[in-house]
Amino acid sequence: MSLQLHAMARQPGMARTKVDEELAVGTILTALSGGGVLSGQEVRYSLVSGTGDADNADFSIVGANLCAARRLNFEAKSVRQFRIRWDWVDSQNSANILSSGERAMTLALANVTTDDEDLDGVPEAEELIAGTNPGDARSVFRVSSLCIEASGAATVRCNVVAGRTYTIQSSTDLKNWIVETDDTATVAASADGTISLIDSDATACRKFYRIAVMQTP
Ligand SMILES: [Ca+2]
Ligand SMILES: [Ca+2]
Ligand SMILES: [Ca+2]
Repeated sequence: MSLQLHAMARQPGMARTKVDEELAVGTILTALSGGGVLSGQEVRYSLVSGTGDADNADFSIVGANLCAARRLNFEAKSVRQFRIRWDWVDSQNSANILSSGERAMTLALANVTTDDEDLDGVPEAEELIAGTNPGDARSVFRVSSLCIEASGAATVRCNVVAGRTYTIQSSTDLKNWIVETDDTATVAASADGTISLIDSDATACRKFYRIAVMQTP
């Protein structure tokens, strides 16, 4: 018995202390370990109120696994706090609690860039390339207007951020794209705002345009 009590003196831990954000409800985030419980012994875990329980509602416990009770958003809060109680149960008599204790724990979230936090239709990863703010729906890389001038030139206006380079590309079939190198086809934006990219030769009967942004090396 003295050996068993010594084993349970170690506080429980987690197999992982950092997990991706935005995992589906019910996903196993990490396994809880009993801290050296002898084979054949049972430990029951539960979430309890007390110091360090601020984010208990984010989690559920299934067996010895800590699971997501809701989608956990890194951008809202990157470190979650919860409080665990463990009960070491007599394997011969489950009503007999041999030892128990509580511990406040933390789980860190890792950012993923496939989410669209500001719901502007552009995933975080693409916003990082464009230099726009993934937390602000007003900040988004998008063509704002396209017009054909009397001269036959096509002017494409888009929102830009400082330090990026933009290229106007055209296609007649939406499959094969060429970079327009005439006029102001490639512009390094000097400040956030709007730029106009001009194709001086828009004489084809049908021509499509798109704007590419070059990621800063
Ligand atoms: Ca998120
Ligand atoms: Ca994210
Ligand atoms: Ca945005």
